[in-house]
Amino acid sequence: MSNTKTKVGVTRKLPFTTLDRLNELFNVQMNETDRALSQSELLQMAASCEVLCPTVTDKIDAKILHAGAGKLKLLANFGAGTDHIDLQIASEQGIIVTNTPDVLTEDTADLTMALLLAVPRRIIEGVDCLRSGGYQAGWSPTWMMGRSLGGKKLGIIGMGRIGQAVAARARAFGMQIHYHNRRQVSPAIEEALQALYWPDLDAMLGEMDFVSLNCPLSEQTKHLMNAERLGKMPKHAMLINTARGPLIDEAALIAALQAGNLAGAGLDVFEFEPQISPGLLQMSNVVALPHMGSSTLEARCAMGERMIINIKAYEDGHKPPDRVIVSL
Ligand code: 8YV
Repeated sequence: MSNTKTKVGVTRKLPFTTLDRLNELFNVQMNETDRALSQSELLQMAASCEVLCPTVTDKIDAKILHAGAGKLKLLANFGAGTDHIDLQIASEQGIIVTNTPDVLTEDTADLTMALLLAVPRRIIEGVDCLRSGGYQAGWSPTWMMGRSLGGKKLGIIGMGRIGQAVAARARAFGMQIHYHNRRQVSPAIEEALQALYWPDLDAMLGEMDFVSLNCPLSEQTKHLMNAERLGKMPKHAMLINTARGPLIDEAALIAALQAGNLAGAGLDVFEFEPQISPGLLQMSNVVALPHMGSSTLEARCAMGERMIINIKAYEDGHKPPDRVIVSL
């Protein structure tokens, strides 16, 4: 008997609840391993499925999209960012692209806040010190002094959903919110967050104690934080990135930190992920995490649910709610 269910390619191991539901609803082709597919494996999957569910670790380039030409109709991304997908070619080929916004906003903002605390309060240094027996001499008034958040200026680059959720948290810690964004947000949001808009990013950077990157990666934002921009930040300032690695010129960041031109960095993403420039792991004022922003059971299951809703809407002949290319 032929299988009339929609063929859905799933590139990575997803939460059980997501996989179970996908299997109930669709004819699922799975990557049975827990590693990223090679480009040729990805190409085979794209060529044989009507729907492909990629993640941030899958580079959906022209070759993959051309392999799917005619058959591949929907890229239901498991994740919010779509910088790993060639949206231009997908659009030309009439392939719908959806993502999973909203459901990972709060958890990603929590992790941003965790880094915003961990770097100035030297939390990892403290843990390392205890683990290596360095607390033998006991407490001292001048030991492990960090920097406080209260009253400090936080400059948020990218005031979308996640940027706003970071701002709300930082307000509760007594920080002053400043932001740079392509567009100024509504007066109601500015008022609620007590946020000050800076149309000129360079001018904002020079005044901030902390900077958090919360914008998408695109041609325009690649190396947004280059040597010149990093050089505009005050020496005592700290930089947090939970968005995308290539927003920062990593070599320039290392140089700035090593020269003492920047006081610290909290990074959940890296320019050449999963490779991390060794220099970053050697500095005690850098807290580095392996892209954990939305990695909670709750967010991952909700991302799966949102992805399934998009596939189901497409299958039923409706416009999937989270279309990235809205014209399709
Ligand atoms: C996800 C993310 O883990 O959603 C995003 O854009 O960066 C991450 O939090 C990842 O994208 C899953 O594909």
